[in-house]
Amino acid sequence: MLTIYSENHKLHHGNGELMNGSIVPCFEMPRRAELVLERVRDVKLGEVIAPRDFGLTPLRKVHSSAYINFLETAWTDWAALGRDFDALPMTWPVRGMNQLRPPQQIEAKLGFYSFDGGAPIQAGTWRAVYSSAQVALEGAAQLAHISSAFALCRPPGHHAASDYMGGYCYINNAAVAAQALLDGGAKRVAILDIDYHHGNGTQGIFYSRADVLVVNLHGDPVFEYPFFLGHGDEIGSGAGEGYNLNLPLPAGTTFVAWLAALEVACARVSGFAPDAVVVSLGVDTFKDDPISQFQLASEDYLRVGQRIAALGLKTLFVMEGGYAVEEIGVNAVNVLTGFEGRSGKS
Ligand code: Q9C
Ligand code: ZN
Repeated sequence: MLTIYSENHKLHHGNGELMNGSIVPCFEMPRRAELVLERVRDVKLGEVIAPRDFGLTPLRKVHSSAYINFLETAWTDWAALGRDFDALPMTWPVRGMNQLRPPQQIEAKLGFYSFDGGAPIQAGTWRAVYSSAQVALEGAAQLAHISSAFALCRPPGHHAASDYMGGYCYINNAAVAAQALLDGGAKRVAILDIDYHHGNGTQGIFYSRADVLVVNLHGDPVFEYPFFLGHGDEIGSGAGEGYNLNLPLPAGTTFVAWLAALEVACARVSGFAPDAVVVSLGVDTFKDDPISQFQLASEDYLRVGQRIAALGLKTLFVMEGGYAVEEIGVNAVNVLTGFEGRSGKS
């Protein structure tokens, strides 16, 4: 399988995130992508290429221009105030506050264009997230010639919606890729999100559309982040009604139970008869993930890949979460070798 990778992800290396009342080192770190790449090379998965530059236009199709402008300029605005530590939001315009007046001050912008304090912005963040989206776009472009590809994106994207960041995500790489596939001639694209967390951003972007089916398997938002989206009764709206499927699962979900949910997800994807499937590939479903509560083991990811291959569709894998850093390479690449019908290793 072809892998697309850009070194530019290293320009983003957040210092800390707020968790359980204290600032802790960021779980989302450059080493994650480095170890996945190392594993891709170790198992000889296939060629690794750098992405071409597809520009900003494809990003603007799923994100508002105001939001993209904010991401591009946030660090400069922040640094102009003499601040040299990571920019993080601290004030959010919630119920009853003014969400229509465009914010002027950087702190107001940070709150306006985010839903949590989990997406720090540094000097290199924009270049890193721009490149991550280009990695996804190269993967989408490659599907014109080949049947599957792996976009080794970092930072991840599925928590980012049309005009907000959060959960380590800035640009929604999977959504950008799905839209690019449609613009390249696909009539229908499915997004299968198997990250542990609900892909609230992806759901939001395509919620009222019937040309992109979004299916999510995730920790039930009654107990798990992102809490405010991802329930089973969110089925899409307007023309998109019936084109969003959430399969929330309880804490402690075993692989057997998870695989049964994947079966339901895959049946829905097949019923949609898409021209391609974009897999939001998070491996934070792993039993030893430090922020998650599912019980998948390394060898289980081989079977995940096998089931996705059985869809018989053009497939773009887009890297999302996974924070058991030492195991992330084996776990993510096991999905890909399982997909290819190769026996990986646990
Ligand atoms: N107590 C992705 O996997 N913080 N993002 C959770 C845990 C946010 C995860 C705090 C987790 C975001 C792409
Ligand atoms: Zn996740």
